Amino acid sequence: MTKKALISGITGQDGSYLAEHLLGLGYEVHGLVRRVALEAPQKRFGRISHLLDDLILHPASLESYPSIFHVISQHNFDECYHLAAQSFVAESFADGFSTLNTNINGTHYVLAALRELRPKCRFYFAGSSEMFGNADEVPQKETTSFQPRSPYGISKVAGFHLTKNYREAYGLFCVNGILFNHESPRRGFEFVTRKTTSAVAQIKLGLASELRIGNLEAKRDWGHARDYVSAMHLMLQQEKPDDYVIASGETHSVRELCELAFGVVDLDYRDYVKVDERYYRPAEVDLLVGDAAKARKVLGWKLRVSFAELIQEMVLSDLEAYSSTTVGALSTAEAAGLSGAKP
Ligand code: G4F
Repeated sequence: MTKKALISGITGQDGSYLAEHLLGLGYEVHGLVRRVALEAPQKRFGRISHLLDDLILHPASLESYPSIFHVISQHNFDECYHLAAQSFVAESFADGFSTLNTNINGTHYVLAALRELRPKCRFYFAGSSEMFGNADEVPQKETTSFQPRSPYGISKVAGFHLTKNYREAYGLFCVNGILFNHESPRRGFEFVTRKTTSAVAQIKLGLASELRIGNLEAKRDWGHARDYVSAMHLMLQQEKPDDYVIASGETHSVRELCELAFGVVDLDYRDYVKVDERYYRPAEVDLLVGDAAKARKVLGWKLRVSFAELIQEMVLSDLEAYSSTTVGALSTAEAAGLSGAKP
């Protein structure tokens, strides 16, 4: 029988790759989208435009329990991937209230509706390496304690515990994926990888002259989003629900990212990168690096794309976008982000 999956956050980077992956496996794929997105599909569905004929989209809001309850009551879902969230850490400092509301209550609403209507549906929660924050061990693994350093990290720790609690208290098949940073040409322009690769492309083409950036010494563990969504699916195919770290096991600084990205087009980052304190965070997570040994052993998960290959793919993709007429097709908001206007 065809399996039915529901994805919240289907219009985002991870949602779009996961939808492709599940469709490829023969799933019937449903997505929760905001009503406003359905009203402006060309603007909001850029990442899933090539899949629209194969997807079933439902309007719902993470702020409304009845809207989530209604969608879940309509179909007998086998799997639910809860990816939707306010996911930009810097924004969570600017508006911690809405980040906490959306990320914690939204997760609770989905879990509560599943418990009530579809207790057999398997549930995936998008946890984050930001939960480790000021980590007390390196590398971080499933047993490392959480020391979050932002409202975003705090909201994800709460979501993690809600997910675990529904597993332990009500016997639901609930798993937490603790994913380290994962990027791609579909990454939003506000995140440091895409901000950098899009600036590199514009500088190379003479469309911009500098990249204003924050903390060059922060270190992250970056992988390709396509590799990471395959792990989400594997987690829901196991006999028992559990939690898994997904990471590359390598860490690189933002400075190294800049050096590599500018190097793809034979430029020296030191000629173009300007440190701007406005992009510093009130509390930084200095170093993240994950240990995905458990996922490799239990799930058989493998990292396929290296950091250098990832950054090269992103730079080349941005170069192509900026050098072709498709530049005009980028949304105004995204284009604004490209100039580095947003922290
Ligand atoms: O790209 P970032 O904004 O990602 P961050 O904060 O690590 O979070 C991302 O990964 C998490 C783990 O998967 C997710 F949970 C989360 O939702 C998000 O996807 O920043 C990376 C690092 C930070 O240390 C930041 O301070 O880059 C540093 N940075 C330096 N200059 C900058 C900038 N980050 C941004 N966004 N913009 C800058 O100009």
